[in-house]
Amino acid sequence: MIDLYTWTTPNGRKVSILLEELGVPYEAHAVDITAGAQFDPKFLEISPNNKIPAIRDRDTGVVMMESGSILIYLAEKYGKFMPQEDRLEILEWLMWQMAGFGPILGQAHHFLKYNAGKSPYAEARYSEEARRLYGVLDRRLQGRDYIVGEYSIADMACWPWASRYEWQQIDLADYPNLRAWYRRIAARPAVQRGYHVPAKVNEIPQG
Ligand SMILES: N[C@@H](CCC(=O)N[C@@H](CS)C(=O)NCC(=O)O)C(=O)O
Repeated sequence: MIDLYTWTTPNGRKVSILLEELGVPYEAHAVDITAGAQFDPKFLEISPNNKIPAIRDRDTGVVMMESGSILIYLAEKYGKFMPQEDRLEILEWLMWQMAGFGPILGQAHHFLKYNAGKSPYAEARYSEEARRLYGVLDRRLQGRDYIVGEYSIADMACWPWASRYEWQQIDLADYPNLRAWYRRIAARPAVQRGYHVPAKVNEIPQG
């Protein structure tokens, strides 16, 4: 049994989507980051960086923060979504998401959606970089159904960030390979379940 500490954000959804895909038992605990629950001293014991997601594995005693490492841990534990022959490339694209696609799009949300008009420099910077990153992923997906080989944790890491394309002022029509990939993944029943953990706050954008 896995305890998942999460909220309705891309980093949280990565893990709930993987758990749904794995079909393993888990219990989701809502950590309302809009109300400051991430600073609760009890939560800090499992997530010292004050951020969701985090897990506790009741079988092994493992406690872990950071969505990328959680995806790797669970994929290795259950032997799924990171086949040995594709391991290095999957890690490469997972790190690309963790270091670029996620953080840059997170800043785009701040400046393009929540604080529009406050910093034209930041708006231009993050919107340009967001477009560049969407272009990188679109080129990668040319002639491929998934980022590396079969559907893997690299896709599960990137997809929830792409699902906020409207917040990032991205038109998926400009990235046809990426849009086909986005819709392919959005159609998966496990993704549809995992997206609405720990609560349903909106429909999945259809791309
Ligand atoms: N690198 C971390 C980032 C986690 C992260 O930024 N989580 C956000 C939600 S998506 C959060 O908890 N924010 C609360 C805060 O910044 O106070 C990961 O991938 O797990």
